Amino acid sequence: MSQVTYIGLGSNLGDSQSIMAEAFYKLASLGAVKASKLYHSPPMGPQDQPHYHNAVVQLVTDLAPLDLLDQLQNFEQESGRVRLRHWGERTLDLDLLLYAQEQIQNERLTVPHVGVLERDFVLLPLLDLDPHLQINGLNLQDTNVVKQSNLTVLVDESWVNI
Ligand code: PH2
Ligand code: MG
Ligand code: MG
Repeated sequence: MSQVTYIGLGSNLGDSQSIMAEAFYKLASLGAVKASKLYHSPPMGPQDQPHYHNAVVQLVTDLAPLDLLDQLQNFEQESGRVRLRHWGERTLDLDLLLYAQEQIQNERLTVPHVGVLERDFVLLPLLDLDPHLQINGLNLQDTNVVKQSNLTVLVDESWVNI
């Protein structure tokens, strides 16, 4: 059965916009996709790394959570993923943020993704895709992180064309 899922995209090494657009087209092979705007955000974690490009893709897919995770990890590797340190710079990061309304906890996967509610570079793009989205009964629009955010929009939804 098709499920509505949300994938977080991040990159701060290489040609981030092209790398993320390519990831979007790969995600499109897994189901129906819709992209948020493309944002520029200061690094969370070590500060001596470049700003990130961030976006979220809504994917409606038949894949089960762990099969979807396998695909995301394949796509990360195919992008020539470089990951230098924990919370540090990387070529492409694909995080499974939400899988329908499911709560998932196992050794490979935690959904909703850890820290979603604290990260404006995840919440603002999620709201592009669904302005009424809730996580654990919380209306994202009402969170202080969203209200106080000053993320920069780099490109509207046209950073991908389908
Ligand atoms: N990802 C990280 C660490 N820090 N900072 C921003 N702004 N955006 C990210 O996607 C990000 C980060 C590791 O996944
Ligand atoms: Mg991440
Ligand atoms: Mg990740």
